[in-house]
This record gives sequence, structure tokens and C-alpha cells, in this order.
Amino acid sequence: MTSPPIGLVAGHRFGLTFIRMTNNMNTTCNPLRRPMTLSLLSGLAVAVLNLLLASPVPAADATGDMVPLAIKLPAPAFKGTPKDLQLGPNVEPLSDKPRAPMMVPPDLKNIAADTKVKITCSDKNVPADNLAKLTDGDKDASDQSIIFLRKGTQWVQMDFGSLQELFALVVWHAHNMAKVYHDVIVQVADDADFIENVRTVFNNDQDNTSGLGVGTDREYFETYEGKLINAKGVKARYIRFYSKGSTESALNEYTELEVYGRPAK
Ligand SMILES: [Ca+2]
Ligand SMILES: [Ca+2]
Repeated sequence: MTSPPIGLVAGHRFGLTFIRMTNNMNTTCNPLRRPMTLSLLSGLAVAVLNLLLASPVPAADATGDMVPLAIKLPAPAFKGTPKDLQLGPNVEPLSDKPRAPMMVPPDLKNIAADTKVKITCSDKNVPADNLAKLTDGDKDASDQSIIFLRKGTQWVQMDFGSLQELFALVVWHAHNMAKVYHDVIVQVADDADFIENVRTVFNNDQDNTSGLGVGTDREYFETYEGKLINAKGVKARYIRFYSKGSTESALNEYTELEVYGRPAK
């Protein structure tokens, strides 16, 4: 958006060349100086006219035909933050304004909600019907909407069955009170064991206590809006959502996960 349209750059360069050429001609006393200068002048006039007549580049071209991502939000369950909360050094302040929408391609859907998606997790004590709660559309802050994974670094994984192009992820751990989750990491891979072509989409584990690398993203407060992560069109079949407890509990809570994407071409 900051770079000038190509026509303007070309016109500017043409102008500079024109000035240099006329300067040279003034000093060399060329008998052809006058007609040449006139023809150059008329050429420049045509160029400027073309530039003026050319329709301006619409701003929408920068984002293509992107649309704002519509996310269905649950009711907020708390307001403000307690003063005695022990926070790390780099926590995003809690905003009291609604989040700005993310611009995405128009043909996306929440592919996590597809019944063919296979969901697994690192805690073998979590029954399969509990995992189904992660994509049932219920994002409520109440206890029965939340599933619990044991303490330590834990993950929830999705297998989409085929290569997908991922644009937006939304994560609701638990928004029943003001809390900050630790070691929130999202990775994608080409295999179920996360060995092949592993790419990190989000990582706020700044002290690397989960051992997946030093994260540069910020910690954040859990809210009814969930955490919206830009996956920037990364292509993958598998995705993993990591966490390592919160300021509230060593346990890992999950309420809902949404993945907005489309089949990769
Ligand atoms: Ca749910
Ligand atoms: Ca950490």
C-alpha cells in the first residue's frame, strides 16, 4: 500500500531522464536542440496525460477478494483481571474492545468440525467422546463444556485426512475466569508423529520449558473471543495444539478448536 503505482514510478524516472537530457543539450549547443526538446516535451505530455487518464489502482487489489472471517462467539464469562495474578514478562494486555476481524479468502470453512477429522491427544486417559467436545460448537465457559488433560506439556492433534491450506485458527482453552495459558504452541506436520516437515505456526513458550524451541509470540488472557491465530495459508494434513497449564491450574483445559481452511490444490 505504501509503494507508489508502477505508472507513477515510470513517470518519475522519465522526468529525471528528461531533465538530464535537456541539461546536456543546453551545454552542447546542438542545432537540433529546439525541435528535439519540443518532441520530448510533447512525449512527456502524452505520458502525463496517460497517467492522469489511467484508472487508479483500487486499494482492494492488495488483499484480493478477501473477506472478514466470521467467528461465532460465546457469551463473555468475566470482566477485567484480578490484581494478584502472577504474570510472565510479556503478556498481551486484556483489551475491552472487540477484536478486529481477520481477512481471509472467501471459500473457507471450519474444517475441524468435519466428522471425518480424527482427533487424538497426548493424555491417554481422556475418552474419545470427550475429545468430540473440542469441535461440537459449544464454546461455553461452564464446566461441562471444558475437557481436561493432565498436567505438563500436553497436546491435542487433528488429522484432516488430506493436505489442507490453513488460514485461521481459533483456540478456546477455558474462559471461565481471567487466566493466562502457558506454552501455547501450534505446529503442523506431514505425519502423525510430527517428525516430517514440522512447521511452527504459533509459539509463546518464551523460556522453552516445553522444549519445542524458544517462542516469540506473546502470552494472552483467555477470553470468550478465543485466541485467533493467523496460519497464513500453511499447507498440512496434521495440526497439534500444545499447552502447559495456566496461571490458574497445572491442568490443561480445552473448550473448542476451530480451523478455517480449504483443501490444498
Ligand atoms: Ca466444545
Ligand atoms: Ca514456558
